[in-house]
Amino acid sequence: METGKFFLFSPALFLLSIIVITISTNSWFYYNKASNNDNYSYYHIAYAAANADANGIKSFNVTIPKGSANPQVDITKLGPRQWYLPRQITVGVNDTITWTNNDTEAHTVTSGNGAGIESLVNNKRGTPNGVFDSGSFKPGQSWTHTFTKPGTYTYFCTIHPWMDGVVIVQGKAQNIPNYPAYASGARISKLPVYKFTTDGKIEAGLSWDPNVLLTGKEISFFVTFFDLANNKPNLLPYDFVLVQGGKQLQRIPSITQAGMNIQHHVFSNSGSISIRIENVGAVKSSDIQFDTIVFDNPTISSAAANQLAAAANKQSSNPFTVSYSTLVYIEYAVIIGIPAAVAVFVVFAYRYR
Ligand SMILES: [Cu+2]
Repeated sequence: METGKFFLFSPALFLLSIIVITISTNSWFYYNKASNNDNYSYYHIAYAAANADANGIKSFNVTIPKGSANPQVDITKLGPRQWYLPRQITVGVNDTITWTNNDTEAHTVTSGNGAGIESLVNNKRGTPNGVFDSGSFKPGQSWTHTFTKPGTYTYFCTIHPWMDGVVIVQGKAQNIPNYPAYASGARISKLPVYKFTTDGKIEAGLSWDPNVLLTGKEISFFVTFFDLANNKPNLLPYDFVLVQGGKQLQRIPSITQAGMNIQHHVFSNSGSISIRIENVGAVKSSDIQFDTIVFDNPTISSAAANQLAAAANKQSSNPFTVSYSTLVYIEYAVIIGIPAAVAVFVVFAYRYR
C-alpha cells in the first residue's frame, strides 16, 4: 500500500479502537445489571384488598387450590404454575396471612427454600429455615401467621417441595418520591445536574439510575466532564467519592472514557449522601459535590440490604491503586497502541507479500 493511502486509512482505525475501548469498558456495567434481576419478578403479585382493623392491622388470605398436590396439573392456568394463590403477596408489619387448604391432601406452609419442580425426579426435600412452620394441615383447615418484621420470606410445602411462595413484609411507611431529590427532599427538576470545578475550567455532569435511590439496590452513577477551555468532552482522571453521615463509603480513582464514566454502588443505609468528584485532572482545588438522598427499600429487610451492599461493593473495590498519570498513560497507550500495531502489520503485509 502506498504511504499516502495508508494515512487516509489510519483515522478510521483510530476511531475504531476508541469505539472498541469504550464498549469493552462499559459492557461490564450491562452484564452486572442483567445478572442483578429481581428473582421474583415473574411471580403474580397480589396486593390483596384487605380490611384493616381498629389498629390498622390487615388480614390477608392465601389459598391452596384443589389439585396442588399434583404437580402435573396446571391448576391455575397462570403460567408459571402457582400452588399457593397468590404465589407472592405483599403485606405490612403486624399484618396477618391466613392460608386455607382447599385441596384434597394435607400441606404445610414452611419458611425456607423449596426444591423446585425437579424434586419430583431428584427427591430433594427443600430447606426449612425455622422462621415459621404451620406443620401439616388437612383439607378444609387453615393456618394463620402474623408477620412482625419487614423482609422477604420464601416458603414451601415440606410434603410437596415443589410448592413454593413468597411473602414480602414492608416496613413503616416512608414518603418515597417518584422523582430524584436533593438531600433536603426537594425535587431535582432534571438529571444530569451540572456543576463547575472551583477553577471554573471543567463542567461536571452527574446523573444516576434508578433516579430514586433505595437501600440494597445497585445504583449506577454517570459522570461526564466538559472541558470549557478546549470546548470538548474530556478524558480526565478523577476520584469518585461517596460520603454518608460524615463517613466515606467509597473512593474510586477513575478516568472518564471519551468524556463519560459509570460508577456503581449499593447502599446499606438510608439518609442523605454526598457524591464528590475530587481531584479532577489531579488538581486539588477542583472538587465538586452533589447531594441526594437514599430511602429504605420497602421490599427487603435492612439485614438483606446490608448483605447485598457488602457483596456488591466488595466486587467493585479496587484491589490495587494506580496513580492518575499511570491511568492516563495506560489509556493513551491503548488508544494509540492498537492502531499503531495494526498499521505496522498492514505496512509489512503489503511490503512483503
Ligand atoms: Cu403440599
